[in-house]
Amino acid sequence: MNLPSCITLTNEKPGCPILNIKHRLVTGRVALLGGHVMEWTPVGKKPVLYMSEAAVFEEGKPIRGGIPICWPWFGPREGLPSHGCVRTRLWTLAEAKEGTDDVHLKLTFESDEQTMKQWPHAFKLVLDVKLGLSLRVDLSMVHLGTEPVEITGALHTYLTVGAIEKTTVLGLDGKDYHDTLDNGKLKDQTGDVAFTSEVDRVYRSRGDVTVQDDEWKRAITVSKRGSGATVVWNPWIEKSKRLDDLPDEAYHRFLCIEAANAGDDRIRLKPNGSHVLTTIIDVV
Ligand code: TA6
Repeated sequence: MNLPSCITLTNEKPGCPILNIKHRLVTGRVALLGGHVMEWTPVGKKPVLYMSEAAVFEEGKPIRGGIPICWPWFGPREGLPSHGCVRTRLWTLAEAKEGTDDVHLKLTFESDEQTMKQWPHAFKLVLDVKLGLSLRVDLSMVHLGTEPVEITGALHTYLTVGAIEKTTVLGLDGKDYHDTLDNGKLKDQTGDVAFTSEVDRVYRSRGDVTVQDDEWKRAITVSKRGSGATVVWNPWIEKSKRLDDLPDEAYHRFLCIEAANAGDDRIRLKPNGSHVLTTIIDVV
């Protein structure tokens, strides 16, 4: 495929081609492994997505950071990879277009013999990524199997912050959430979300959230479509130490705000049914 002049394809990680974007308004990186947006940096801003300095780039392993595509199940599943079977596979670049104000990539992934062993239903995924002064990611899913299915998933976005202790999440006040750290117990959120220990929550929310970063004096807004759950995660100290692909102190510099279909928000698709899960990120 002829790439626009603002995109170069590199293979610095064997088996993991990476699209490097240098546009007048934005720089970014997207790995074909997992259809994985790794970097989005609008001109004049600090990077917005967090990428682990210890991330591994190997087919069959998830990339730590950026926007992992969790699909067609969210979270652990007995005898199967955590967060589904598509974030560790090579996707195909279908289109790459340079516009005046953004770069638009279209990546695709279709079910195959390997996925059928893990998820016995045919499907096609299309990921539309628009990188500009805003970042928009649309995951379109078509169920091509013969039986109705129930799907969960997430655009598992890692956001970079100056200091987690000086970061709060606005927009979830009054929402209830399943606390993954407390057997999924349903709890109520009062006020903004602050971080003083591990946080792993599936909020029942369709609304936007704002990440207020008082260290870097910036705010990141995350809005979404096709999602009834917002997952908020920071591993804090002990879990960071347990994750080999995450530096021990990294918890201090990121949090995840995930546009999800998870918890009570599950997508039921009939044969040929489809759904689109979208996240839109802005930094001010
Ligand atoms: O999104 C929160 C979560 O489900 C946490 O429980 C934690 O496991 C995180 O995802 C990372 O999962 P991963 O499989 O990428 O290590």
